[in-house]
Amino acid sequence: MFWALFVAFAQVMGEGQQGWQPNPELVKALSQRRPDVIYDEAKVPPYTLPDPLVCLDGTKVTTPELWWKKRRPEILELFRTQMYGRAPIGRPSEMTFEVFDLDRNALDGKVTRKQVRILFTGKPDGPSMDLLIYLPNHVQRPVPVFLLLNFSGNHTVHSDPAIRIKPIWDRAKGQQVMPSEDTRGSSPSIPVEKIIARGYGVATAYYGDIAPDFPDSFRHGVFAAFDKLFGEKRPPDAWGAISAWAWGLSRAMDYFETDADIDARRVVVLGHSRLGKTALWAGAQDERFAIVISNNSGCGGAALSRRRYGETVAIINKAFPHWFCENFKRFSNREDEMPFDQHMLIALIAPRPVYVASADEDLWADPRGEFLAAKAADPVYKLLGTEGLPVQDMPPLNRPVMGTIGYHIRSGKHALTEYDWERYMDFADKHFKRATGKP
Ligand code: GTR
Repeated sequence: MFWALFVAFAQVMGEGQQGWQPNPELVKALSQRRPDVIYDEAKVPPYTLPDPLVCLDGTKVTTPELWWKKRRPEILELFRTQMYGRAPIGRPSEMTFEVFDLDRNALDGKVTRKQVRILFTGKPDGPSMDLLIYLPNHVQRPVPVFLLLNFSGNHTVHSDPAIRIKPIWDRAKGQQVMPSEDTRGSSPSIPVEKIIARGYGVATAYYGDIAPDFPDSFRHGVFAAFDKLFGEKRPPDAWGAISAWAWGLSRAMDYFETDADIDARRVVVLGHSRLGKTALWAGAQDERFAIVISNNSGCGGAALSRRRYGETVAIINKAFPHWFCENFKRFSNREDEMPFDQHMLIALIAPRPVYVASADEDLWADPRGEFLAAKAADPVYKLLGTEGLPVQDMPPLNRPVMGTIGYHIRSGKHALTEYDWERYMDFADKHFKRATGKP
């Protein structure tokens, strides 16, 4: 009897609807605040996802060879031309690195700190990105490293007085300003000491060093330096800001390959929110990243666009017209016409481990849509001989699942928290087969 009821309940709930459920009070409050936005699961329209294992010409992908030779390049090209835009490929020949700080006894002697200026065009007056690197002294070199961009400048991630302060963008004014000393350590979303204690290095750079985050972005940063068409109309598949930031992450990887203290084969790229979208796109394109982590990346990141739950393609294209290429605007309110969806972005990372994380109160980012995208990437992970995602349904709160695809939904808001970091280090321990693990 109980069983029959359970089966009936499961059928009513529908595929993928079990496990975690959003707080009904929150759903109600958010729906009242934004009646134009779907927060109620019952209002999600029916949709069919494109099959990651069926090519545009109908060919079924039944072997890894077909995936690598035909379907993967095709999907990559779709995201390049229709969504994020096409960035210059590979390491710029004129790029140089300038290690302007090296302290092997930083943070009470436990850490090696390096600061490296990456001169994208080799010219000191051209665009440059400062990479701040902390490496543990107590583990054997070369060390695995977590790489992430930050929102407010390297000096905000830690109070270390040696971090060089560089101008940051004032988004309202569209100009660069010199931050004040008292903003050191003001945005502590990287638990440096905890990461070091677990035997990992961490490297970060300010995303605005690559390109500013406002609609007029294309006149500045790497766009101004690399776009041959600067001043003319940009092509509809020209790189958007997310593509530029992802490109910057690959340039950090170019540097890692030259640094004997860093294990460039064990670099985890991660990002939060818009920088989570960025991390996914960087990891999808650049196979040198060993593990890719999306923290609350939502629409345009890990969440399925077709669900239209929380932030939608139309909303994001309007609010952030510079994030994606012009072609992507055609899909505002026309999600069903997209020849791809975000599960295929995750699939591009296969067979490398990928972790998608959501937050219980972050319904704007559509936690269920993030889980379902990870799940819909699973057939590709399986085809390539990995474990994929070990569960069918969303796990309950704070119960991470870790196969080749990892997923958790934690309590709390849209943020990159210590809980998230701990899970990402657990995941890296598992995949890098490290026993050093927890202190
Ligand atoms: C929001 C945006 C999201 C997310 C977030 C963030 O305003 O709607 O897509 O990226 O910003 O980056 O913090």
